[in-house]
Amino acid sequence: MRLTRALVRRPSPNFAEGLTRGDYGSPAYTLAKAQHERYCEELQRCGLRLTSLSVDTQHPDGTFVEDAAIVTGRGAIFARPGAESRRGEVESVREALLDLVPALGEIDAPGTVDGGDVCDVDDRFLIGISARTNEEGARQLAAMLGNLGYEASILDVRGVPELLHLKSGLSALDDGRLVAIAALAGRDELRRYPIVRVPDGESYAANCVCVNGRVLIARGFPLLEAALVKLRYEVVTLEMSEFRKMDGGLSCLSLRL
Ligand code: CIR
Repeated sequence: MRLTRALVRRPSPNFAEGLTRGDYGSPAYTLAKAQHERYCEELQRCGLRLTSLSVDTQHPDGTFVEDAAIVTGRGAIFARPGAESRRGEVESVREALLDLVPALGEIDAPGTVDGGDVCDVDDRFLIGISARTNEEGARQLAAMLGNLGYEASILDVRGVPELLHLKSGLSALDDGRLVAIAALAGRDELRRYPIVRVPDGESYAANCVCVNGRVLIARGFPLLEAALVKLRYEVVTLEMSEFRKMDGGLSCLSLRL
């Protein structure tokens, strides 16, 4: 399916006050802003029209808009982020999405779902149970997607400590292939999918974004880049250092529709 739009939000000046488990140091705001700008330009180059939400100083993690909603071909389901400090991000994302697509539902307490745990592989949805998405949230989302006629399966990734979200270690390309780290590539739930394995030492690059035939990956991961080029994908690399410091990757910075 050809994507036409994306929702983004520039990092806030207090971006460094967001959540992180990493030890890459504190992000520099000016550099984060510049990296975000490059990211937005690249989405536009892929043919997407951007809706840019207002900077949200109340929510230092608000630039990671992907976590606030799950967008399907039929409309949006609003998430209930696992981190309490992030729940207030959903409202502004909801408002913006309602101008663009129908609302299909929302996750209710005690369920929690972060959009980063939901991977859409050609309209089949993989839902991760993680430190952020709980079993109840995953169950609610799978049921909603099922009612809409989508296939949804649940993968518990809590045993893979390096993953914040399912999509920290897994991405879908737009031909039904997955990019996955070794700890996920052998999972039964993924057996039906052809997989590009992320080489050891490059797991951060597993979170990539495929938009209208181009694959955006983080810069500095030459082995994955070469593997994708060899498979004839058009690869674009983007510097993501400041977002990595806050546990974020390429997919988290936009909701694509
Ligand atoms: C957080 O810990 O919630 C943010 N600092 C990073 C969220 C990244 N989102 C994503 O991977 N989908």
